[in-house]
Amino acid sequence: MNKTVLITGATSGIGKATATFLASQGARLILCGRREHRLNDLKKELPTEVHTLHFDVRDREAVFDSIAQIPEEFKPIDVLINNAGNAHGLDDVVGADLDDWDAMIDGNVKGLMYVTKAILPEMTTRKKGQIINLGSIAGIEVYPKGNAYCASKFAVDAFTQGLRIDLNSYGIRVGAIHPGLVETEFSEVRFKGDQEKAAAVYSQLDALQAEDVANTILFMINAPEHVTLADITILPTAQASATVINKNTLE
Ligand code: NDP
Ligand code: 8X3
Repeated sequence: MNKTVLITGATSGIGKATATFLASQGARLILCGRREHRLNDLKKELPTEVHTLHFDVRDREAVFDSIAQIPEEFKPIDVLINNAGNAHGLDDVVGADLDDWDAMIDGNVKGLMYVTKAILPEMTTRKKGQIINLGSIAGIEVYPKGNAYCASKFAVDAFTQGLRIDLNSYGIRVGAIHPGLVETEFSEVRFKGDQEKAAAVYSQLDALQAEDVANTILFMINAPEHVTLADITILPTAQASATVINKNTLE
């Protein structure tokens, strides 16, 4: 694949799996995340040209500074995968922690918007490019105690639709992928390191793996230039909706 792809949240889960698949197809990669050691380890492992950027997507200045420093040989960026994000806590509105709300709104929404804005000028000048945002089933349906996380993913959906409209005359492809339960570090982060609680989310069902989502992202990228996969919802077969999950599929 003769493309340069920037992936946020490449240190783990879906972002890391997508980087691995794209590297095997020969794409040049710009990999982003806060955990620099993980980025360095991944760079050593991947059989392709990799540039790493470590910044927190919530830090507006860091986002713009880091992206401004991308070396010429990694330009132009053909594809932006806005994947960085997490849930923080699973509490009802009454009991929710405001710091968790800030982390989700600032990271999942504003962070994604900052990265997009920083990358866009190059794509609009070239009238070419593709942006893929990580939404969620939580951005399609609200579930109990999902409040702020769901709000952040509904916002990602609205922003994706707005981008597609505003970039229509530039020929830039804009799409989103909305996964259901994917077994990554996501629940460990949501439950603040409680591995037992995290494991319970994926127990007794054949959950999606990061590679399943990565595979579909590759499909979105490899679609012909005149084809935009605008929205793809991907669920484990055991999941029918945000809340209807068959926990007996492995019995
Ligand atoms: P992981 O926790 O495994 O990965 C999250 C990634 O996001 C990490 O690489 C992390 O890197 C990065 N990240 C998080 N916050 C920030 C931040 N403030 N600044 C920079 N990077 C950040 O989870 P997933 O792979 O599952 O999640 C990836 C995306 O998929 C998220 O947007 C999530 O909401 C979405 N999603 C996940 C689902 C699931 O069930 N797992 C289902 C639907 C959507 P680092 O910590 O190094 O900065
Ligand atoms: C992650 C999927 O259902 O845990 O976005 O919110 S869910």
